[in-house]
Amino acid sequence: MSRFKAFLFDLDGVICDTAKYHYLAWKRLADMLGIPFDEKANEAFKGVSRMRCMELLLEFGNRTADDEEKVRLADMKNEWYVEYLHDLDRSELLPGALEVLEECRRRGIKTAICSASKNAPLILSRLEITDYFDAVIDGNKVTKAKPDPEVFLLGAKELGVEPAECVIFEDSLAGVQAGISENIFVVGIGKPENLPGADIVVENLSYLDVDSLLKA
Ligand code: B16
Ligand code: MG
Repeated sequence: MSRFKAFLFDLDGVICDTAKYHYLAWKRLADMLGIPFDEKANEAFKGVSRMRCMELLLEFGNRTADDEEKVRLADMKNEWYVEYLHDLDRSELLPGALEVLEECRRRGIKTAICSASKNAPLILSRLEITDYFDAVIDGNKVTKAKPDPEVFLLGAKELGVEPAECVIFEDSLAGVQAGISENIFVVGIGKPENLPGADIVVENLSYLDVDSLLKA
């Protein structure tokens, strides 16, 4: 019997690549504001909450705005982002994601989405994978952003398991750090040099060996 009973998945960068749509929407806003912004700058936005991204964008342009203006601009970006999500379909699942979710169902491993995105339910529905998850913890349910472990602890709680019985799948350093702070086993998705502290790192979920993971 494995010590792991549940898998907690980040969404963007682990299950699907919505980062490119975030980028298009932030780029549109940056162009409107006359702030230089490119795909490299967009890296800093991954796994980070919408309002924090808004603040970062203003910092990139050495600009300031009051809270009301920040919310207005972030809302505008979100409307564009949601428009782009209309084209999202199963072809944009990242390699191995569907196979791992199916394996979880076959083996009786519980599953949760633990994402900073307030759009997570919409994205799951567009990808037609809502039914693969026993719980969805998203940006609407948490008050503290990663590296705070709140989103993962809530995931474990909703699934009725202990954090020590979970595995986190995460592509952002902040998410990896959140797992480490609670001694939760972390599978990093991406490059090892970007995810120090993860227990193992794979390029994407197609490289995951669930059998060995369950014996870890
Ligand atoms: P929203 P994750 C994160 O998703 C994205 O990586 C990040 O770029 C985005 O700003 C954040 O969600 C909030 O998204 O504006 O849709 O609420 O990686 O935590 O699944
Ligand atoms: Mg992510």
